Amino acid sequence: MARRQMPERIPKIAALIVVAAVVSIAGLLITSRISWATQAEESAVVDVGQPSGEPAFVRAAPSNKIYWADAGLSVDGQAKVMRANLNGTSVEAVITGRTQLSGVAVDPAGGKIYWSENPGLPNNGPYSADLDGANIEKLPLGVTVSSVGVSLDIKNSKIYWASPLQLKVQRANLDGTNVDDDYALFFPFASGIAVDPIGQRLYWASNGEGSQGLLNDGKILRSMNLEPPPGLGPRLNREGDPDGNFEIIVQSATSTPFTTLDEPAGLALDISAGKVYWADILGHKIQRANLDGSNPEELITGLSFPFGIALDPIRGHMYWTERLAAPRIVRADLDGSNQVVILAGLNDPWGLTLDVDRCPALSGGTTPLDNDADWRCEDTNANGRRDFQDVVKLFLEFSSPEVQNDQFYFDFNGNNGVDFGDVVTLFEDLAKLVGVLP
Ligand SMILES: [Ca+2]
Ligand SMILES: [Ca+2]
Ligand SMILES: [Ca+2]
Ligand SMILES: [Ca+2]
Repeated sequence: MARRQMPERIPKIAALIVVAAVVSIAGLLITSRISWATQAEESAVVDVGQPSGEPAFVRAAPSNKIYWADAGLSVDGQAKVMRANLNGTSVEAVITGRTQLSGVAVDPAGGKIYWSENPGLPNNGPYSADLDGANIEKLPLGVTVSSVGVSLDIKNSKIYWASPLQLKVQRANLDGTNVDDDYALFFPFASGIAVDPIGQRLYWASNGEGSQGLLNDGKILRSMNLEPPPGLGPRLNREGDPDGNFEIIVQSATSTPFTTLDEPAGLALDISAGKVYWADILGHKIQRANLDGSNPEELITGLSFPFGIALDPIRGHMYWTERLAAPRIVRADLDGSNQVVILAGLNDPWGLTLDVDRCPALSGGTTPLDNDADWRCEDTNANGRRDFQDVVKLFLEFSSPEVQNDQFYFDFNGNNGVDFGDVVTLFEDLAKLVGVLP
């Protein structure tokens, strides 16, 4: 787990200012609650988590499950989305009867699974279904796609996927509307793709510029922003990238630090620790680097054919799939130590994802919830919705060791520390959400 440095002690004069500010905020809280209740004209229960026109982000505690895409290229030939507990028990097929599944992503708050299917065929995904496998549908995109990796930006209701036949990254709203057909044009066949909603960048792994199977030509790339700059069109794969819309952050280098990338496939982010991880299927290894590509590390080498990778930063774990020779799912600590085979004897596991706890526990034992899946833990009282009690709880706990040791998760104003300013930001964000503040 990422440990941040302790802040300086708050001087007494500052504490007095804090108390004064809290009193005025409490007044605002009371005023706004009365205002909201009056508008609601309903019972005394004020559901501030679901203002009209805003995403509710109401969610229960995470299921703590692994989901993976079983490509179905062997055994019964039926591609499936599978899930199991984090220790490998309670294996079940969620989606069955598909064709060559590759990537999978889960939106627990929205109650949906998304997956990509048969990357060698056009117009074959992405698909969505309910968490119990019902209501399978192809996203109604209206443009030509193939699909391999999928990644969700739940906070902004977006799905991103790589289209290997079209040689590009595309995105749409989670319901398939508002398609960006040419979001990025890039090196082919990126199976690993991940959104950083805090840093506002898209990361992807490319297995190279030529045909698949070439060694030493893999690349890890990221966009300079999530929203394409106005007037510049898509992010183009051109020499020198004159638009400056994306950058190659890691590629093979013979100088220090020496590293090789052959066919990086799965890719995952630990934005709390500022790291990008990837699995190189033909390099037979797991690597990571800082988000800007600096300090590349080989964490695990000599694996058979690692493909998908997913991270559980709260427990300090990574999970990956291995294909072909010994199809299985393995877990290790984030530094690559303590490898444990979670599931062996699988069919053909490609991508995987986790629905896990996304917040550290507070001093009283409450584990907050990250309702909108951006790794900031705004539902501090863990009742499944955003309310003013979350603000009060953060005020009471922001200087505790539990919060100060994991500041990233509570740094709502993004200034790389947690103090009273984050209480104010959490209050203001909620007040805006419920319409009390403009
Ligand atoms: Ca390659
Ligand atoms: Ca959040
Ligand atoms: Ca709450
Ligand atoms: Ca802060």
